[in-house]
Amino acid sequence: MPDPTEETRLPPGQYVPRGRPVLHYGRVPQFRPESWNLSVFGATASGEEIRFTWPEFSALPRASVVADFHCVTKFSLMGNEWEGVSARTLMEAAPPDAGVTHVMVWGEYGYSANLRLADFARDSTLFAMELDEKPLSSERGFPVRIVVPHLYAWKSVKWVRAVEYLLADRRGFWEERGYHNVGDPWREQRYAYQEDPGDGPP
Ligand SMILES: Nc1nc2c(c(=O)[nH]1)N[C@H]1C(S)=C(S)[C@@H](COP(=O)(O)O)O[C@H]1N2
Ligand SMILES: [Mo]
Repeated sequence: MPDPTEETRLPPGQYVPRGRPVLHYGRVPQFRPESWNLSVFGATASGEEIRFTWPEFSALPRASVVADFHCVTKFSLMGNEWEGVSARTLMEAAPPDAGVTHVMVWGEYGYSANLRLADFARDSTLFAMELDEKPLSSERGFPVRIVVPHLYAWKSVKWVRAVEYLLADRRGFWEERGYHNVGDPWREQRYAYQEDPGDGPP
């Protein structure tokens, strides 16, 4: 039975597809737990890079978030139950400098997405390791993807390897290729030409 609330939960222009599409650019990376690490670099409070090994990262306290997920190509995935480490928890373990305004989230192979610090620091922003009570599948970002459910899904970087604290905004992978710098699906911020002054770097 479709959930009757789904329609009111859909941002403008989105639809609920059959099945649960998987979408990304390029290949699915292999996870090597011995060499994997997650780096927090750029404008950290200490000025030093902070690296988490797999045992360290996976031991951080967990949180869960139930949220819908909206791809700019117009499909939405409804009611995903994510579990992982909240962005807030990561910020406590690896604090930013007081001047940080934005964050660049880096995936394998150089994929990236920029976020305003306030979007990164939302309660619902999670470094997810599980979806619907199972470990993420390889193609959904195993072992860790960020989930930023209130923004278009290209910001939800799969196979996360680094977080870069920024003192000024900089465009990520799709933001450099014509997509909106902020990407709020409720305001249908799909493309860069829709940006208002202040939405993106000068
Ligand atoms: N590393 C990486 N993460 C990525 C992408 C990508 O190409 N590479 N594509 C994004 C896009 S456009 C979407 S819609 C979602 C799709 O997530 P899903 O495969 O779990 O549906 O992943 C996002 N995260
Ligand atoms: Mo997407």
